[in-house]
Amino acid sequence: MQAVKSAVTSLTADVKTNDMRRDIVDPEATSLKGQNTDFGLYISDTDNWLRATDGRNVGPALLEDQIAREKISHFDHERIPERVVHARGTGAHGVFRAYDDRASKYTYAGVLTDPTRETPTFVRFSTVQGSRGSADTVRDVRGFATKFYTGEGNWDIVGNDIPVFFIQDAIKFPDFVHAVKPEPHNEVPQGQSAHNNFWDFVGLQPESAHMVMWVMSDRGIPRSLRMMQGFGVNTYTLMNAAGERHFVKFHWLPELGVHSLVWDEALKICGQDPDFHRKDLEEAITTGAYPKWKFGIQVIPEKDEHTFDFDILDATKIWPEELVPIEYIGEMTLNRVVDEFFTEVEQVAFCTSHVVPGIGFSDDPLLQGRNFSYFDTQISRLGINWQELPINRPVCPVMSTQRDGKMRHRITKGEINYWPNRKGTHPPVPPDQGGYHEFAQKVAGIKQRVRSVKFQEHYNQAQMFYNSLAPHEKKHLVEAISFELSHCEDPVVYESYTKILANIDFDFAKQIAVNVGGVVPDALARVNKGHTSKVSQTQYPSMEPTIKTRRIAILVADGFNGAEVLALRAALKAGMATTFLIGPRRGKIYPAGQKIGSGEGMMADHHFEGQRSTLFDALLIPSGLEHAQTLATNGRTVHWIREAFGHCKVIGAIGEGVAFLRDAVVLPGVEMQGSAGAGNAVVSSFGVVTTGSYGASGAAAEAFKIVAG
Ligand code: HDE
Repeated sequence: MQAVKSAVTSLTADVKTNDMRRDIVDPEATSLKGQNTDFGLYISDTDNWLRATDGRNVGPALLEDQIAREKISHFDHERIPERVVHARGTGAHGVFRAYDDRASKYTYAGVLTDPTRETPTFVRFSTVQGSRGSADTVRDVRGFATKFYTGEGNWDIVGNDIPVFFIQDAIKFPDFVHAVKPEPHNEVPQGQSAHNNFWDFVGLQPESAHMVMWVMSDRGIPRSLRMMQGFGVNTYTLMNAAGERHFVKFHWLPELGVHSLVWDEALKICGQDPDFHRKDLEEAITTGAYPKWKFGIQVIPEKDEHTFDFDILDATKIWPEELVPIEYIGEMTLNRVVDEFFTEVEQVAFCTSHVVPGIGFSDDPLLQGRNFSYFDTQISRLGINWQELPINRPVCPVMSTQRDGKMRHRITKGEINYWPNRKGTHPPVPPDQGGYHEFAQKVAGIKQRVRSVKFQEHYNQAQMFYNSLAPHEKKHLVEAISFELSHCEDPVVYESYTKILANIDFDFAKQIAVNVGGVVPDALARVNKGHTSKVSQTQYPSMEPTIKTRRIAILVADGFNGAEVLALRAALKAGMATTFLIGPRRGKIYPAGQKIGSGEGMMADHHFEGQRSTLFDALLIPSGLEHAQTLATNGRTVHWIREAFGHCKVIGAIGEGVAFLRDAVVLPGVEMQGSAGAGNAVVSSFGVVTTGSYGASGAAAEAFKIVAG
């Protein structure tokens, strides 16, 4: 085994920020006063195209106006091709740090083993199906792509929020994407997989069954990009200094836990605030509540490759944590929003083929194809010199023999652009000095278009996923698939998919078949073996109970209890939640004791019609007689309460607010006083109602407990 080493480069976390600063222009900070062209010519008239005129009548616009031509021409070419998948996205800068050197038993990659390093990162989150302008909260997989700007070059983990994929072999990717994207004859639907072609494809492609279960589960509608897991999905390899190789899967676990919207909420937010996730990420970072993820690895020694009943190179399978535990070795914090969307989020370009010494690939057939596809697609999106764009360029020195090509920026001195050369420039770097070293893998066999035998089994893990869900999650899954299949008009499509479901669980398949008019299984098509796994298959609570970044709406009308609201807001702010005062108008709302139109009042952030309960994690109704009476006579505020209640949100009420809350909800079995009892409503001594058992509820209730304290 040849000696290998990671080049030791000391970098600070701000190295990428400083690098990008070279290209940042701030119109407000510049000493340049006035507007000039891209070529530096001051413009004396920004509004009128040069024309022929006799002083009274204005003649035609003159083509000779080079200033107008330049402006229009630049505008004509402002758009670049959107990504063929994952077109809709947003991003942020961050930093990664390894906890210690515990991963050095697996890898000599400095980024994963040197705790003194702070490696700058850039993350782009995305949906898959929709175009650039589609809504954020659609049911879809979310992309979670991370670029690490390491001292040894860029390393990209181009992952998703779901640990498996629809297909096993990259050659099927164009078919899969054609099937899920809007249909070719009418470009329908947008931001949805609820159509004939998608369900037709997955119905004929049973290897998709496991992934379909994940994406139709609550995982497909995350509450926030900050509350999603990330998975590298494919099997990579790690190599240590002794030359031993391990198979590895990469994991991101969010500090805030994994939480989802409910489907009705997600649907409504698509219309109410299509930028919900994008704004949520920005809001968290700008308020200093930096999103954090623990970074974990699942590792399998090379010798154990064949010891599992699934193929560890099959991207439609997880490695159950019970068999291969996750070891958490570092963490990432996102701490800076972008300065400009296009030059950062649009132009960032990821490649699965970009790894650093100590990290390598496996024979995972999906990964092998991806390693070709990403570099290739960047050429059509951005051109061959895309790696020179500020967001993409590495922070370590670059000295290759690549030259020229459209839009080359770097000016490389000297007459040498090849190796070997008489001057000795651009020499290769041996592995013991940091050069990339491929593992000496033995390869033998017959060339054939085949997959391994274990790749042929498609339902065990889909069943394990189903079995591992909580009862309400199973119900959501049935509803989601029923929704989607109901949007397929062709009976061939929904009938064949209901047949696929019978391979997973009889009762589950039956419910959906009945709902959508599919094929109701009349015999136990396949026995449910009852296997379960805790593997990331249900919602995760936060690592520590927190109300951090939760959005809480306080509904008020004139006559509310002002002192109470001030105290509530202060307590919630201390817990890093954000409160919004919602009133009958966006203007001053007057607390009890202040005459309307006089006194200080409190500014409402929105009026009742301006927002909806869906955009908040919890509602609070303070006390105040007059205010409670006004709320009770307003149909929209009653709707706020009923909708939030239906979405299992935490609703807190105090004093007269409790009566309003009770009258607005009026549901049998809902207890509004006393302590935790039967049913799904819990009322604390000061009138906090908590409903539901997962998601926002626990976190926001905690906030109200703080207030109570
Ligand atoms: Fe992608 N994928 N993909 N993909 N993918 C792209 O690259 C592709 C797959 C993922 O925010 C494209 O730059 C093939 C799995 C993310 O910029 C393209 C195959 C996973 C992003 C491409 C897959 C992903 C992409 C389109 C099957 C999860 C957005 C634009 C072999 C691990 C990255 C681009 C960003 C983007 C190809 C399957 C994640 C066309 C051929 C599995 C997060 O190159």
